[in-house]
Amino acid sequence: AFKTQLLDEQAIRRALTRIAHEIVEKNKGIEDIVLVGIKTRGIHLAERLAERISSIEGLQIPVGSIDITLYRDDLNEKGEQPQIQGHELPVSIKDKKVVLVDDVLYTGRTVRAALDALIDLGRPKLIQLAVLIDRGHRELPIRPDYVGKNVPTSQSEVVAVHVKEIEGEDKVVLMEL
Ligand code: 3GP
Ligand code: 5GP
Ligand code: MG
Repeated sequence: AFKTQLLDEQAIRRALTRIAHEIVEKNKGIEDIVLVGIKTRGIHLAERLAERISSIEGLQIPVGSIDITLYRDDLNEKGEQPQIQGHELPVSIKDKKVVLVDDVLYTGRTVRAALDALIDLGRPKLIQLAVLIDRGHRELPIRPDYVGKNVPTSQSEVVAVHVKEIEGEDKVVLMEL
């Protein structure tokens, strides 16, 4: 059931623009940066960040993707195993600065699986994490470098992220299961 709207289209646009600037600032430019989106919505967010970074810096940056599926019967049930289904990286990530992008950060298990996979693929110089929503409840020592919005949630709430590319509309809403 719908509870409240967390972000509208304009708020999402502003958050992504801010994060794009933060990525450029923190890394003192975009040399060696590769964005890697995590499965569905993280990929769309990574593509949007890459567009903004390109317009800020006047250079294209590579965008890859990684597909990680958590096996859990119930979305509200935690503790299942993340599994890497595949990845598409346009360039080698060896010695690159990789910025992982996901829509929502929750337990951190998906990000941990992504870190394992990226490190196996070739030792990056560093890996940073960008998320649109951090909803808390971490089960691993993982924290994001860039956050659109921190949203304290209960375990029975879920964050629905709608993106134009999939739902035809940009918005983030809090739902109660
Ligand atoms: P995403 O692939 O765009 O991140 O796994 C498919 C979708 O299911 C995910 O979309 C995500 O929105 C949602 N999802 C996966 N795990 C959870 C979860 O633990 N809680 C909630 N609320 N949604 C989840
Ligand atoms: P994790 O628990 O590993 O941090 O999150 C598992 C996956 O489910 C990640 O891809 C994450 O983006 C997604 N996820 C976790 N909680 C939510 C949520 O409340 N809403 C949405 N849309 N995705 C979520
Ligand atoms: Mg996700």
